[in-house]
Amino acid sequence: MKSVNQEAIEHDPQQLHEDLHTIWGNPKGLRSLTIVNHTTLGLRFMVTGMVFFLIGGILAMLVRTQLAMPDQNFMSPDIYNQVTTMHGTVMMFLFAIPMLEGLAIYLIPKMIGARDLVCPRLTSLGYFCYLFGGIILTSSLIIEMAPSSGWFMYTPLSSKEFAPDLGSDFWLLGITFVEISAVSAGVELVVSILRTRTQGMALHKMPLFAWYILAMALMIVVGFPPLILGSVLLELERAVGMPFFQIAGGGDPLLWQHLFWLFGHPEVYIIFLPAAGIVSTLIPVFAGRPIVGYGWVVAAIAIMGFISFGLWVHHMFTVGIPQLAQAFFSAASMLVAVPTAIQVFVWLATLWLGKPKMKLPMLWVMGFLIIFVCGGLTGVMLALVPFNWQVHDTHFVVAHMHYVLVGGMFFPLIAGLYYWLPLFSGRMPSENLGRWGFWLTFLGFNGTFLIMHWTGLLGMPRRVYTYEAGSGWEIYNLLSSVSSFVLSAGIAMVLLDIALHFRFGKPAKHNPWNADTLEWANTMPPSAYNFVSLPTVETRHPLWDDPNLPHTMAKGMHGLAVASHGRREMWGTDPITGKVREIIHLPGNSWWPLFAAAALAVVCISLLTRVYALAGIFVVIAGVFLLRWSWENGAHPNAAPDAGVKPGDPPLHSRTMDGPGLWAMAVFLIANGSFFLSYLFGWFYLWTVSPEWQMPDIPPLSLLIMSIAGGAVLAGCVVIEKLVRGLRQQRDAGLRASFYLAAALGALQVGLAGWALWRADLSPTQTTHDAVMLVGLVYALFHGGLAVILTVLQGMRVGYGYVGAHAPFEPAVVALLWRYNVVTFWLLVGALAILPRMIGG
Ligand code: HEM
Ligand SMILES: [Cu+2]
Repeated sequence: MKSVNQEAIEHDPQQLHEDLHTIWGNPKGLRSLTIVNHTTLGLRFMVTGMVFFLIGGILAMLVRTQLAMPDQNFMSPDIYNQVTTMHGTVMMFLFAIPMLEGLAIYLIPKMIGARDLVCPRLTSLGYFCYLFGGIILTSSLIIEMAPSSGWFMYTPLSSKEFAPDLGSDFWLLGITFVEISAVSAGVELVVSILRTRTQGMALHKMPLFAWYILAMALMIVVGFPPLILGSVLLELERAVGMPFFQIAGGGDPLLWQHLFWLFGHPEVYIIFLPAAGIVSTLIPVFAGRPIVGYGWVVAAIAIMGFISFGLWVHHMFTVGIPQLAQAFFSAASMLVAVPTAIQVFVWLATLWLGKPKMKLPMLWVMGFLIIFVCGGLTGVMLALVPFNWQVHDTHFVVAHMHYVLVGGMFFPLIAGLYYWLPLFSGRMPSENLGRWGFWLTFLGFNGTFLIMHWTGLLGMPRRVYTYEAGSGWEIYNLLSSVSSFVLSAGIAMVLLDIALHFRFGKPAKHNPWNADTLEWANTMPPSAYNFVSLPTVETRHPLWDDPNLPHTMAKGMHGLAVASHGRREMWGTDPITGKVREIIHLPGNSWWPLFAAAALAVVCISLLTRVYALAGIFVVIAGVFLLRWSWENGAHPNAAPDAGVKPGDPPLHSRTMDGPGLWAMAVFLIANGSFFLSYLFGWFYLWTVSPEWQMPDIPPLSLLIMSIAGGAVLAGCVVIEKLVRGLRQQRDAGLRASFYLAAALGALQVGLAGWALWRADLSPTQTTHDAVMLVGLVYALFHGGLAVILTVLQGMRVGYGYVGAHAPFEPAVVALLWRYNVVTFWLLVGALAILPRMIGG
């Protein structure tokens, strides 16, 4: 084998193992809060997700109890609304997404032969934002002030007028907080998959699961920002009265629906794709053969990702959309059946051509196939506009939704948990208890939800807290409720089995299912650094082609089997070919992510309680924490204990111009750009569609001042670009002065834009026009200010010697932000100051 590292063989593998453990191992006690390791954090995500699933499940049982018989008053209408809203919200935002992200965080580095995710501290920040946000959101139930306008918070039902108490605020602020977590995990999963696959793992050799997660992560990055924008706008409306969604000031409640479903439809696929990824991983292993049509599956994933962003309007067929648009979105919705069908056929063909073994995980996969296909069929029915009009907002939709969500997400998830359990714990689940659990869940599920198709067709609306005796729905509802208790018993049995197995399960033998992917080359349970040495991968099925690989990896016979310099390191590789480009040196455990998340939690709570001064103070504190965190990066001595590499080795990433930080910035800017485009969409949507929108006769924003500001940011960007070009050629003369010059130009831009805003004399609580304009300018001011701060810090880092020709990495990252600022600022000038002058009101 050519990748064998001769030098390492002379090392004692046991010694190597201990050295790596010293560097990577997890601290105990209070300091365990500083852990950034993906294995630990992935498990924390999943355990927390399961707790929220139990909360959501209990809420569902309360709903079914209330609906079991007509004219019940087990719950008051108001509590019922809170319970259903929170059931949907908890399941979608606090269970489905974080759970699947947690699984990906746990598995992805192991599958692609890396030692950790590429931004480990970001994983930790994401976890704490999720935890704190989830606690804040669910605590609203305890004080009986939970959101009650349905999990998609339609305005005006969720607006101040009809929801005056704090419920909607809990939702808007809590969800936004939780989404920080989703987006950070999205960013780092994208970068990890693209840049840290082990040597030789070209894109077309990557495990299918990684393709699915890549698609999911990209969709999170693009799909969540519209909802973040919507939540910010609605919270502004509720808190200070900016009328974005009120007809009276010139707003439009339908804007909320567009922003919500721009997120909400992709969300369905964000949940489905990783679940399908689990299925595509398990079926070949249990069929004992490679998947049929790897390329087809990759194509189907990509097509699904794209189409899903063009479907959102199918949730709005009944709100009065032009006929042509209805036809378009109806056709597009049916089109999405094509990539789904491709995957189903690939799975069936793989089973057909292999010799499937019906182990416990496969039972859940079969359950998934049956339920999900049924859900897909009712989905195509719902894509037909006339049918949709009939059953809109009835229990038919509730039934369809659970067939796709529970069938398409929960069943594969349990299949995956059973499959990877031996990896988590080193033990096997109990086949007996597991099979009982499956059958109870499967029968209970169909009993609960199949029947809801009928109640729906009989006209029973969703989200009503009770119904009259004699409506003909009684027997169906009773059956559905009884079945839901069978379902809960099944799920309880499964969770019990999983919990008990950690103690009582039979010890598993290595790679118990005879799988092909690298995560099974770990010890079971895995060590904090995953692999003693990093292999060169030449095929899609490394463990099938070389069953001895785990052994040689553990003996340190492959790459990076060194620990003498005390760094946490792994490979950075080419995104397409998987050739090694640099050694990535990862940051270690830290308190900063926890501190930053805690400060943000205080911001969230003070906004909820309307103590805005406190919120302001803690925004600043959180900012300081984040900057302090970023200070010990790159070439800072605490970050790079030993900057040298052996001759012939690839360079450390902080010594290149293309490290993972640059990629993370780029992906983060995609998310940011999606936020900005949603904002522009809102501006043009309201301008063209909103019935009472008014363009002021004299455009309030001075074109002259805005253009000079735009010139300043452009000039600052040019300075930065020149300096980066110099660094590329190893020149760093006058570097510090250039940074300060750019920062001064940035400050000029911020000052001028601020002045233009002040002169415009807007009344954002009177007209929607002024409110939208204000939001756009605040966005520009914030980003301008951020660029100034980061650029000043760069100048200081030059002084300390952390940045220069020897360490040129960070300026390239900052340069990206400058470019982004130039583009978005000019788009803003165009939309807010130029177009209104050209077209008028
Ligand atoms: C585990 C057993 C579950 C049961 C018995 C159950 C039951 C229900 C019921 C009865 C409703 C209708 C409430 C109404 O319209 O008045 C509902 C709504 C909903 N459920 Fe579930 N559910 C379960 C699991 C899930 C899961 C796993 C998810 C998501 C991953 C989910 C997501 C939703 C959503 C989004 C709604 C929409 C609520 C609305 O209409 O606004 N549910 N569920
Ligand atoms: Cu949809």
